[in-house]
Amino acid sequence: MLKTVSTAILLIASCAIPISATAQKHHKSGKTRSAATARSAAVNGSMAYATRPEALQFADDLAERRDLDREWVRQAIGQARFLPQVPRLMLPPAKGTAKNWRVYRSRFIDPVRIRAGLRFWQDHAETLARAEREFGVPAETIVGIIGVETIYGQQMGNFRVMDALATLAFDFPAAHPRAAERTEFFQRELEQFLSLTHRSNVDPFEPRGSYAGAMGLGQFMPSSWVRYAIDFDGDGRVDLFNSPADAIGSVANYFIAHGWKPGMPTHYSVQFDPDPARVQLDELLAPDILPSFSAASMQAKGAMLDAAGAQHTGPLALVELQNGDDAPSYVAGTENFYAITRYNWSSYYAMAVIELGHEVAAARAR
Ligand SMILES: [Ca+2]
Repeated sequence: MLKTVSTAILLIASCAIPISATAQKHHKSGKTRSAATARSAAVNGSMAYATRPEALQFADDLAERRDLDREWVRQAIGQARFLPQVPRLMLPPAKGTAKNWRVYRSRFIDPVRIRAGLRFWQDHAETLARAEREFGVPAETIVGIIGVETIYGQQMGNFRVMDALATLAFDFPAAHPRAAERTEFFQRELEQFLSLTHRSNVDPFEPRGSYAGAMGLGQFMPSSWVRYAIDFDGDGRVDLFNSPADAIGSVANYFIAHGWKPGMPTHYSVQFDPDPARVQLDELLAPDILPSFSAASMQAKGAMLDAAGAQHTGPLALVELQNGDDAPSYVAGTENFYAITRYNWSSYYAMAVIELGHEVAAARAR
């Protein structure tokens, strides 16, 4: 069973429950401030963002844009701490590091995770079936996501989300090839997080998550929480930390919002034409994971599909999974394969989700 996290928080979805005037006022009262002062003392020399004029300027602008209490936002950002270990986790692996699907797969698909998945499915079979009925997203896929993300709630991350987001918003590593874009991304996430916690009357220093600020069983970023999280157990609030039902419904809702097509397989197997002169591999790989080829055009370029794949009517992508020094693996990904990559932009990730879900379903059938 899922353990209740000690710093239980209940972030309320944007429109689930109107926040009363008293709740809003609470933030402006002395209570938050005295807790903040205590925290400030605990910081004890490690860099807090109050020393950074651009962080405080960001706080002022954010408060203005979102119509939040300026002092509250300044206090939150000012007391967020720089996490020195976080920026380097954002850097892409060193050039020359060969990707290896078999190694990646073995990190996520093992007997321990499969057993935990089986338990999760047994405990929440009705909810998973309801999500499948209402959204058309298979239980297997939802089980795959929550398993890969957090081993069914066992590893939801232990970074203070506030510190992680502030670090990435103000100190994203300049060496990253897309540093400017990523900085903007994390500044928007920080803004959403503060807006969400302020509205829900939650201390922004309470929620814990990944080094990137992802939270709960399905590791939702703040903007995804605001846009796609739902109350699926009907208690009137959205809690992706302690309510597996809310997490299950929210993952399904996320998929539907990102183009999941009920009933469509995620991928088909591929064999290359035995005559290498007939295989236009560069052309097939050019669109990367974006489904761009009809089944017929894919086969005309030398990627031969299995019987079901040859009948597929939507666009397909040739997905390449490298295996270190060995030959890569290939599959033909559908729009549903692509939808899984909207959760985490990696074909390796999507394949691990699919295969973990499949393994848990197989264990369940035994
Ligand atoms: Ca709920």
